[in-house]
Amino acid sequence: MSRKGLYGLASKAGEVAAVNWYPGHMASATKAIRERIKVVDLVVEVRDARIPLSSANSELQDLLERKKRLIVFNKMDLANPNMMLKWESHFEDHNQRHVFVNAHQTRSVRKMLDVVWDFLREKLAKEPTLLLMIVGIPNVGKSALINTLFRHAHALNKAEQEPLKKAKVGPLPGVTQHISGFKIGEKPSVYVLDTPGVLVPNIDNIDTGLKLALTGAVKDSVVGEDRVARYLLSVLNSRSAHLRWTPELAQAESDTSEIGENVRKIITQSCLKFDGNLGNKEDMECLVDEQMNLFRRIFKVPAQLGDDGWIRVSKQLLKLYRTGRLGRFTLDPVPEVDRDYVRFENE
Ligand SMILES: Nc1nc2c(ncn2[C@@H]2O[C@H](COP(=O)(O)OP(=O)(O)OP(=O)(O)O)[C@@H](O)[C@H]2O)c(=O)[nH]1
Ligand SMILES: [Mg+2]
Repeated sequence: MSRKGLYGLASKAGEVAAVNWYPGHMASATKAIRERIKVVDLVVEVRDARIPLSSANSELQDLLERKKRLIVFNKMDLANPNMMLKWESHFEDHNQRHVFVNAHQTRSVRKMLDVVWDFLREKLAKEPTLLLMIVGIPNVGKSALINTLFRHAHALNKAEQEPLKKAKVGPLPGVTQHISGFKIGEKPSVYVLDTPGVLVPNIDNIDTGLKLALTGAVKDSVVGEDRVARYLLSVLNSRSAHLRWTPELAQAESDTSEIGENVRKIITQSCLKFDGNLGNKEDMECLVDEQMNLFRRIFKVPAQLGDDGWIRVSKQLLKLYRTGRLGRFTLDPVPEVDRDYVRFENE
């Protein structure tokens, strides 16, 4: 297998490119968000719980900081619980109102609503109408969150409700392309705006670009499935992810019917056997090459697919990570702590 480099996004050795993914609708959406936000009572900024800092849109932060803002870390079901606790205290220390949620769970979204009502308590008593706006990078679950909010409101106010409507939700980034409103409360009337996910035009930090690709905010094809999958493996290897998986995987000989378990077994056994230095880029690339070859076998990729087979292997690996079948793994380290701390906290 050809070495493509784990850390850079460039095709030529030594040349490292920024991630450029800024489809036409994002520029107009960013403009529309800047305009509409002026009349909003509360901004709910949705980020990914696995990358609490990397999933912030840096260009919008100045604007968001000037508004009443609640940061919602979504997809908490995929983030490491210990790391979430550390992130909670980090944001508490910074006096930033925040809440971790799973947008698919009504109970979790209700918890978020309690924080919202508390934040807006004074306004709720005075204003007949309130407007909330949900913003964030693509694919963090803004529309899924709105659907759960709306369904919950619908169940509470059956008699007065408008017909049940739904925001479109999908696994790829860029699903919502226009701002649209949903009524989620009566007396006072509360409306919430769903907005298209927006990124900065150029993501110069390669690590941030790879994390955004791995968690699904940037289309895989922009960075390349193979590169994102190899980045995933390098992160799992360097942070000794296998130490938190079941010890039986180290000895397991036969494959099981659960593909995620077989992948974890390969990672565990290859890491335990590995006698190189994981801090060394070349050594890490050798380990990842070896693992990719083993995955190709267990994913039963036909030899005639040639190099396209690596894309198939990569897609499978990315799917396993994104559905939590490789464990709950947080990618962003909490600031001002060393790398060992992050590694062990993910265990
Ligand atoms: N595991 C998990 N998946 C979620 C959660 N919330 C949303 N998703 C999934 O994430 C994907 C993206 O959800 P959307 O609601 O379309 O995301 P969005 O932020 O509206 O995306 P854009 O419209 O592209 O900006 C979908 O496949 C959802 O089912 C969550 O809390 N946990
Ligand atoms: Mg959406």
